[in-house]
This record gives sequence, C-alpha cells and structure tokens, in this order.
Amino acid sequence: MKKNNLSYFINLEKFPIHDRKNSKYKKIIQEAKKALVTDGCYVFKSIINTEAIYEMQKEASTIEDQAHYTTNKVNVYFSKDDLKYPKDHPRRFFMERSNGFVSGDKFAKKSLIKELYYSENLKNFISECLDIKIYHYADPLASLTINVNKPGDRFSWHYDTNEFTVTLLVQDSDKGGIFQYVPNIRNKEDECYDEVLKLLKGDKSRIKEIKLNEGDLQLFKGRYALHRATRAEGSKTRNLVVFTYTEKENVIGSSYRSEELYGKTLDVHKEKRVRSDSLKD
Ligand SMILES: O=C(O)CCC(=O)C(=O)O
Ligand SMILES: [Fe+2]
Repeated sequence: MKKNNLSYFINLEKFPIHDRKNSKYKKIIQEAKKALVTDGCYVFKSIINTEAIYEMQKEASTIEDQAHYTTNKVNVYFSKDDLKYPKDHPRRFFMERSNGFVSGDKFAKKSLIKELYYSENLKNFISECLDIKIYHYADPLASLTINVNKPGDRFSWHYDTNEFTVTLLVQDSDKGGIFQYVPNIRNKEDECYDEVLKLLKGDKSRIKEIKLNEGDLQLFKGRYALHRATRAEGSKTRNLVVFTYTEKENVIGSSYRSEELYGKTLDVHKEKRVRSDSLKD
C-alpha cells in the first residue's frame, strides 16, 4: 500500500473520515460533537492502523533525542512569577514539569507523522467534529510536536495556547502517563481563578481521566481545560504526537512560551502576533 494514501494511516472501514455521506461518518461526528460539548474531549479509539502506528513509532524514536528537555517549575499559564498577585494565587503557583518537546522543525521532509498532520481529510474531519473552521497552527515550532516523557517525567497542569488539541499516542510508557483533565475550567471571558486554585490545592472532584492506547487519536479543548499527564513509569518512553490547529489563521505562540518549551524562538515570534483571544497564555 502506498504510504501517502489515507487508508495507510486510517482504519477507513471503522472511521470513513473521507466520506461525509457515509452513515458511519455521520454517526461518529454526532457522537464526537456531543462529547466535545459536554466533556471537551473525545477519543477515536484505534483509528490508526497498526502498521502506520509502528512506522510512526519508529520515526518518533529516531528524533526523540532532539527534544528540548526541561525540568523546572511552571505555573498553569507558563508565565513568569508576577509579584502583583497575592501569594495565594494560581498565577504564583509553580509545579514541577519535566518532559521534552520535539518541535515542528525537527521532522524530516518525508515524515509520515507530518504527512498525517497535513492531511486535508483529517483536518476537515476534525473541523466537522468541532463545528468550526480550523487552520493548521502557523507557528513552525509549535504546530507539530512530540511530547516526550521518559520514565520519571511528568507534565504538570497547564492550558494550551491553541483552542483545540489533537494528540496521537505513538508509544506508550509501561505504566503511568495517564491523561487527566478538567473540562471547561475557564472560558473566553473568565479565568475562573477560584476553581483553578481549588484544583491546584488538591481538590480532585472535577478531574477526569483517560488511559490512551497506541493508535488512539484524542481531540480535546486544551485552551479551556486544565490538563496534565501523570508520571511515566517503567522502562519505555511515552511519545505523544501533538497536532495543533487554530480557529484563526496565522496564529503564532508567545516567544516566552516558545523559549520555555522548545528552547528557542524564530523571527516569526518577534513579529506582531495574531492571537485568538485576550486570555493570558
Ligand atoms: O501528555 C499528554 O497526554 C498531554 C500533552 C499535552 O497536554 C501537551 O502536549 O500540551
Ligand atoms: Fe497540553
């Protein structure tokens, strides 16, 4: 089978993402839409074919050591400490984060992972699930990344800059690496600091959990949901590919965040940025 064919990547029998008239397609869209409204999250279980996952796993392994690793303390906004706020405020609440990010510029020209990300069929399918027009993230570093969690790594509570995130687990850790999230803890108008503080102080009542499997594609509203992955354990590295889309065209992330996550910035980060809302990163 040709590798540039959608059927190489996707189990089209179960997920006919290219065929809008198909009744299965309509059913999947309906289910995903409902879950996204109520829960902010939906998982297309085993949507990726075994062979494709295996090849993408190999690809991820070959570039995984080019990840920018950081172990430091970050708040959920990935912003600097700000003495303007009282001590007991979410903006001043710093947590351990250790992981690596392979940035978008590290993928080979002929990358399979890149090919799947830039598939118009996939983008249109996701767009329909979300009920909005979406664009590939214009940020060359943050658009397509691999979140690398070596055993012992953990990714603390955070928001994403983009409204929606699509993740694909290409290699799971032996244990741990469980995705946890609190849907809609903030919204476009309100940071909901009180609710955020409650969570940071240990209140687990709003936390939901998902154990992803290799080949699952997850769609979630990362801009409004605080989320994290529990510590990866065992001997295998957890490699999670992150496909990023935005509601506006030409959105670029902040240079502070770029420096923090990918260890560098490009000229585009210094230019006047298009932003999608007025929330604090
Ligand atoms: O590791 C996960 O499952 C979540 C990753 C994530 O939130 C991110 O890369 O922004
Ligand atoms: Fe995230």
